[in-house]
Amino acid sequence: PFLENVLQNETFLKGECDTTFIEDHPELFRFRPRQDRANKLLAYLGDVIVNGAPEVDRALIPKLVHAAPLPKVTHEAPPTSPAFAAFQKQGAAGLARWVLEQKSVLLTDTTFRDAHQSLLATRVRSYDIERVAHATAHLTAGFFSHEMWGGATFDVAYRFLHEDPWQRLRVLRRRMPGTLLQMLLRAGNAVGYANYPDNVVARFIELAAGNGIDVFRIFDCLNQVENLRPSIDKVVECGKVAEAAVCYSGDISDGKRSKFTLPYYVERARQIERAGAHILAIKDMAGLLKPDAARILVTELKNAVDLPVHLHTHDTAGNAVATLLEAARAGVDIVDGALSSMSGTTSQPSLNALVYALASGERATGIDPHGLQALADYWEVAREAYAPFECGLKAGSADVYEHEMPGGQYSNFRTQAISMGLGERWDEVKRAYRMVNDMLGDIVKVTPSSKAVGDMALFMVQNDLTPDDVIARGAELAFPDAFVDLLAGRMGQPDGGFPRALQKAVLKGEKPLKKRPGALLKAYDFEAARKASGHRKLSDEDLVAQAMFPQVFRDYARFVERCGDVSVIDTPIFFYGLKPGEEGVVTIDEGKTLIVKLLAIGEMEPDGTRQVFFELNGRRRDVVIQDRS
Ligand code: BTN
Ligand code: 3PY
Ligand code: ZN
Repeated sequence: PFLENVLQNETFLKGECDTTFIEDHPELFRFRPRQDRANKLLAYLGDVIVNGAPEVDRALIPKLVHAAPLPKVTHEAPPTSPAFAAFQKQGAAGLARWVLEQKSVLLTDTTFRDAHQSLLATRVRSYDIERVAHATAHLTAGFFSHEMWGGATFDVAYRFLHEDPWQRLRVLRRRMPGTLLQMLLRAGNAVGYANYPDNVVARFIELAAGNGIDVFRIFDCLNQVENLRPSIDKVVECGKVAEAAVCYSGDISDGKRSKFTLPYYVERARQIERAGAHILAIKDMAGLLKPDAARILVTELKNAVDLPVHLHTHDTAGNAVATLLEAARAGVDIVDGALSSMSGTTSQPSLNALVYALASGERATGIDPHGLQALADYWEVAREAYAPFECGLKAGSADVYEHEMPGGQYSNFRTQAISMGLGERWDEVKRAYRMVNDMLGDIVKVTPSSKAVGDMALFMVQNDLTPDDVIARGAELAFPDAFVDLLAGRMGQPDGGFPRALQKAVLKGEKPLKKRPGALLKAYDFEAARKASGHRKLSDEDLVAQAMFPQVFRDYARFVERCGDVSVIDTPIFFYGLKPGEEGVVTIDEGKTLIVKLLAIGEMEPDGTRQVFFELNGRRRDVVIQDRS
């Protein structure tokens, strides 16, 4: 009795339809009665049990995962942090003044965003973050902010976790009502990997602000302040805090690096101040800022601008706590760190270590280290469930000063290399990464320019290409898309432009853009998209997600139709399912709990399916699952 509906229709799913589609195909908008949530849950669990979760290497599944211990705090609402109070009372400019008046070093905790992006391929689920949000708000009430959204977390939530990133934002907003919530915004690339029309970025900012983001850290992947401006203006218009970043590349203490010098950073900082930002961030995405350089850079930037300076770094080499201490001595206002069990290597330096190190001096943070330890203890155990996604380093590695790869890229770039069969040649890949940088005339490498460099590095190693080969054989080589986009100017212009010969070889006659890419793109028609979505009642948040990630969003919507909201499943069961005889508890709604027990997995049928036998709240329920092995 159930016909195909629109969510199974190829034309619709490929996006090859316009607004007349609804009128032409009313039959596609008749839906079967919604399956109840328990059935959807079993459909998901059955699939994970039979086929495994996608992207999970079975050999890396942990044997035993413990329950992460929640820190004991009062059930009462968490206190309002002084930073949040200043923002509420005096707005963004007032908050900036308040920051400048503080003697102590203020802290931003990146555990909910960059730390797991850089250690666990961005896979930490809302379940584990939301569980500890209330305790976090209590135990970090003296912090400046929590970076908890944006960067890669947005598309990874839809793509791999099958959850709605907006829901994560709203829950954290509710559970951390007196805390500044901070996100990472890639300016014209929003939270994506390509330039979007200005109206998409503007709409995204409005919705992020409306759903609870207070502080927007905005960066451009080639450090062009012109590209930051539309985002800064929009954030200011929304009454939120515009923290604009200059990305740190190269080494100001190396006289041989002529591009990213101290005067270069001072000039960018002044431009950022003139562009109307409230806070200046130094975004050291690869962890290249050495301690001595940090002292010099922070001193000079504090002299050059009247904005608070917020330092972000990564601990890839192992020097990052020293970098923060030198920055503190030089007068940095705010620094980023992660809870100790989620810190180090490609992640941020340890907040716990920093708090102790500063405790006896003039710039003591005033934060209770025991509270931070309790939070770190939670994450130490919660992290066990993500073992298959641990793809970073076992210890610090100083060769980051050579290859210059961002921490947030390292964690999945290595996996990418392995999946291309280049695992054994990882050393060469790292060297190629730097070589591509040098071929480009030394550029800022951060999403998405870092992806262009990384993809090209893999391409060169795979095809055994030298820089000369690339120029000489350009016409016959099919370069990676991201690399072509970069040289075509679709990620913007680097200072001094791209080396001509390389650009010519890669573009094969295509004319590069010379202007800010976002300004050249046609405005996205949200109303048409809303109409085209028909019955689905897409929210404004859904529409902007769909505008940025059409295929990812459609796959997600289709998944939700089939399996419902899987963010309520605890992490070990979500990734690994259940073993025969094992029981799990899933709270699907407040007060509505399902006890699911896996009884057995049936033999493979001739049609390639298996029956999976469950007990649900004590009653037998079986599902049929296609075995895709
Ligand atoms: C259902 O309601 O059972 C599934 C229909 C699909 C709804 C899509 S999923 C993504 C988007 N977000 C929503 O809240 N609704 C749509
Ligand atoms: C991101 O853009 O996701 C980053 O973390 C860049 O450093
Ligand atoms: Zn970072």
